[in-house]
Amino acid sequence: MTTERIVKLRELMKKEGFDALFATSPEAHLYLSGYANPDGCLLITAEGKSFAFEDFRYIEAAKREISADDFNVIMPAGPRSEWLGEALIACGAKTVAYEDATLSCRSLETLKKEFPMQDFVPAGDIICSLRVFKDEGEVACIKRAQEIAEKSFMELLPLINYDCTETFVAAQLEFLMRKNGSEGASFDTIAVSGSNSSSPHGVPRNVKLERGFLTLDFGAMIGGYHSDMTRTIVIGKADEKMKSLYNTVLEAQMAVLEVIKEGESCFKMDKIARDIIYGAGYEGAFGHGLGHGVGLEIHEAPNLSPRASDRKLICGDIVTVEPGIYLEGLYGCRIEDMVHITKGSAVNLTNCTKELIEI
Ligand SMILES: [Mn+2]
Repeated sequence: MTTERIVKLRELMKKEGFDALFATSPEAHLYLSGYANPDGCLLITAEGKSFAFEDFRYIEAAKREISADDFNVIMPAGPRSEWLGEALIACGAKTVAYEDATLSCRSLETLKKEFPMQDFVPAGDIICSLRVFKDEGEVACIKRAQEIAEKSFMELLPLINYDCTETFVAAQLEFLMRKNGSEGASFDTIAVSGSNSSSPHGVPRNVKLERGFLTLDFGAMIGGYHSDMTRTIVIGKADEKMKSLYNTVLEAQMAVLEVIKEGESCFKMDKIARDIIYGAGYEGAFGHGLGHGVGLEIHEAPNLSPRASDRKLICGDIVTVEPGIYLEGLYGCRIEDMVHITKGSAVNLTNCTKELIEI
């Protein structure tokens, strides 16, 4: 039986007039074939069986994991012009879509040279438009990854002291996530303290933690799916200004979390948080968007930002809500939760405390 994802993709392909789609990104490979091979590629046909090309390192597992109802699983031999050429002839594809967001210019040029009889056209957002809707299995992966991240954060706290470096804290958190079952870190863990915390995506330094804010932005991975969360704690004691800044970020986040749900606009969610932060006297100190989708990629559609289109949140979206305030040369603070948009509602997947923790 053809999987639902392939059925839906074919509907979109037919609308666009694509005879086939040549998928080369690791995300598309996993999403459409159900099997993770960063070096594999797929030829999804509008009709008939599709093709999965898996080299020797992956072929045994690929044959086991990829549905034979959907795909001819092939170990390519010889030059690509031959094995891809045979597949293109077999399915009679003339118009072939490619993943224009990720395929390199060089690869596209080579494809065009190898296959002068085919028209190569950009696939656009065709796969991403399917991926934004997370099904039950995908939500379960992200939930599990989030649970691991939170458990690891709680295990990390008692290990933090004045002698730790930022790199140690980042490494320790990544170790704990792996130990607790994560496939890896969602992205390079951010652990930035004191003056370094004013950079939203600052890089951990090999220096002892500065007194003041310590921002930790991190995520775990399950089944190729990411989680994403940020907590800001304090090394030492927070003064009144720090407490007030922290509470403003928290207030902005809570205001969004109270109203976010299916049908709300991405732009409006950002504006609610931004108005609170700017209104409290921090105009210009919240220089990034409120949030983003999370899935097979750590940053994917939709975007919650001042530049967001009129995109409305849909049932199946998983998005972050992560306001922050960053004072150049002084310090910064961000709090991030991940929210699953459900039918007419929303569920916060992050259950970790947001009380100001002082160490
Ligand atoms: Mn994030």
